[in-house]
Amino acid sequence: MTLFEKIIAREIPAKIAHEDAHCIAIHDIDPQAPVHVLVIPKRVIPRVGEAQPADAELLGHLLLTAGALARKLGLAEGFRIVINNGPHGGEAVPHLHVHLLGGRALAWPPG
Ligand code: D5M
Repeated sequence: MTLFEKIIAREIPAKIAHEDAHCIAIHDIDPQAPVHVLVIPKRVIPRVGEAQPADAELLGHLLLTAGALARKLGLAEGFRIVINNGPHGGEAVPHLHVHLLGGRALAWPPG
């Protein structure tokens, strides 16, 4: 079971920002911005590079959910969505998740 499956199963506590039939959104335990939320599909896809055409609707749902959360969490001045993929992408948890970051001006390019 991945860490995020354990959070979805309520075996590990998390601060939940949103939940529906297809995903859960939690506040990151190590926030990199005033708002840092992870939008996580309940169906495990290890990383976006392994997603399949059958995952299209779910991937769209994750982005729409991140956008809705950005509105709900007051990120009208802007935000960033990040998906880390694999070791060089900085992916630590092998369960696809969308980072939603905002609440401050974010630097570019990322490290
Ligand atoms: O992102 C994995 C993210 O998961 C990273 O930003 C820390 C976060 N994390 C790790 N453990 C927890 C718990 N227990 N609750 C909430 N957030 C957590 P990655 O893209 O894989 O580097």
